[in-house]
Amino acid sequence: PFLLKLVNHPTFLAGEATTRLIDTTPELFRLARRRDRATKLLTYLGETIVNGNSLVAGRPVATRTTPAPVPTFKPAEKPPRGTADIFREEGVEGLIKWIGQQKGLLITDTTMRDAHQSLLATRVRTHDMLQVAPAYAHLAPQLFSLEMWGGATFDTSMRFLRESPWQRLADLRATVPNILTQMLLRASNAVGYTNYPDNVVRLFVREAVQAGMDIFRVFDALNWEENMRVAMDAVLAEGGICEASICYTGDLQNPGRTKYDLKYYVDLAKKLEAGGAHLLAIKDMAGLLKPQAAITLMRALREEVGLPIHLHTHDTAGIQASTILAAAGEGLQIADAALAPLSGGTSQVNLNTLVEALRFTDRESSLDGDTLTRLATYWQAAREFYLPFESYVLPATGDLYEHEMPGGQYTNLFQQARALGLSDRWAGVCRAYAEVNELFGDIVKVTPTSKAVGDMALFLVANEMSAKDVLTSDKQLAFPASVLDLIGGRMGQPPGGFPAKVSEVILGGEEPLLVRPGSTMPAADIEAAKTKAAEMTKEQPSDRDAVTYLLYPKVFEEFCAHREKYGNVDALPTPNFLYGQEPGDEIAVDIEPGKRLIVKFLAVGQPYPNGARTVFFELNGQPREVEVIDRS
Ligand code: 3PY
Ligand code: ZN
Repeated sequence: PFLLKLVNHPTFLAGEATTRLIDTTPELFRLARRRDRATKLLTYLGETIVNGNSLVAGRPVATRTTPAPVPTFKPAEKPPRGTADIFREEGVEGLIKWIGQQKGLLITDTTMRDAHQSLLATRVRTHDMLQVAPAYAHLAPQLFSLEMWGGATFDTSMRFLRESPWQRLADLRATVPNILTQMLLRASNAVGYTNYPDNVVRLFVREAVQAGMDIFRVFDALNWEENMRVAMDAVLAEGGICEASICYTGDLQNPGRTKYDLKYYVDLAKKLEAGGAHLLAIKDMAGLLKPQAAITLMRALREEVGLPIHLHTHDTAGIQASTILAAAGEGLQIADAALAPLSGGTSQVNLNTLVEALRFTDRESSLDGDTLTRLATYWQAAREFYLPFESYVLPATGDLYEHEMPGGQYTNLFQQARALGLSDRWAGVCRAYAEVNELFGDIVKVTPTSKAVGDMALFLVANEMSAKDVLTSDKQLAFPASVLDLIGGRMGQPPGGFPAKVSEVILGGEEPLLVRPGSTMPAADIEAAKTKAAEMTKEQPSDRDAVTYLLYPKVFEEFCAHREKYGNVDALPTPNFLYGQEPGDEIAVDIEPGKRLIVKFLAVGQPYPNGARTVFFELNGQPREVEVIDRS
């Protein structure tokens, strides 16, 4: 139709067609682009039908194909006023004041970030978030925030789901304009696993604010306040809400664990307050904060620090709801929880039952139980799409308080151990993890330091070594790269530094970095990165693409190549994204608002001598075919 429309265009027929015709007649281009996008999506579907999606190869098969049921509401009405409106209208001061006036416990829903990062390998797609997002806006405006970005979601969305994390943020922001958005920012590690130059961290924060991010939960993986400064200052400068974290480790109840005592946490919190934080997070990434310790910590923090407190914990131990309830009794303002079907285990505490537990108490939240049930019903069904990414996890035993493994890592490391044939030695891996922590001087373990400890634990178990052997072995050992980074100071400094003997043995004489890594890194060349990224996207140079490229050069390049070939696959329903279609299946794909493609898959032809097969579709009722090389 494009060429036909072009040659039939009056200007063309009058013999006056120049290249300007296309410039002055954008509808022709739009038509061509739409056609191009449809071809790309058909190519993706054809490819997936013939060869499968490597993401699910060899994994259990999800059988659900019907959409998850979205709670109904009256769509024409503007969503009710929520926390984002308060922030927009009254600024951060107004928001903080409002928080102080709330009697009930405020709740952040982590379902769209930490919950699926912890339970489903971070595989939940934007499509499934966007289906239910309007229901959140209209039915659950009492939520304090939606944690839906950052952490591992940034790279995973491009790497595995082949979708843009920025588009996810912008779309969710637009769909839920009334509830604060929230992300996890790994301070100088941004949303990566290594420290980046300061100007990359700043640019990332600026772009995130512009794309719609409100609350930045900033943490440093060694609780090194100095290494949080750049990120915190950037959030403050860009007008975001700065929620600075103290990462909780050790055990305040254990008189034998003195390194991370009450004074340590209070001092850190005071530094973060002095550094301009708006909110204080207690980030209990491993679910180690016991109820009585929460009471002790809350009392001290409430006495010494003026910031509203937001508690984040993982339910790995199965008893963390009691910690939240205990903290709520001590004036905790905000708690993280996940909707029932994506809660529990290494994820957050059950949001639905937490709300009910507080019902008829003076901390009763204003959330509606029936609405939360309907949102949970949606996620119950949506989770079925992700069956291939379900991971079997051994329930935590009391040794959780010895190894202190973060929730997100617990499942991951178990899978890694299994892949190495070590699943029967899981208890040994956990023990090794604890020993490595001790060897390294008892450090905070959270991304990326937790990865280094985990890599080292697997290394020891696989090599049949104990942590002590590391210091006495006369063999030349090839330590994992993450361990060299950690002990080499490239992730920052733990309180008291790393033990000298450990540095000496692991670094083999190389001098460790003792200053803030960012202070030694030359600024990234943003202009060069813009040019480079634009070559990959084939779009106008932009800061957003530049910073994505600077954070993840290879992942970004592969993502761009995929998009070039297959278009925006995020428009596809999850069953079709993962498995293609069955013959006769007809699906509706909204490639942009108001632009719906109806795609019916008919059949696959016999292979040609060159291995290609024709895949036959009907697109909006018209026959269409694509050729795919059969690699199966
Ligand atoms: C992350 O950094 O992604 C985490 O969730 C750490 O707790
Ligand atoms: Zn977490």
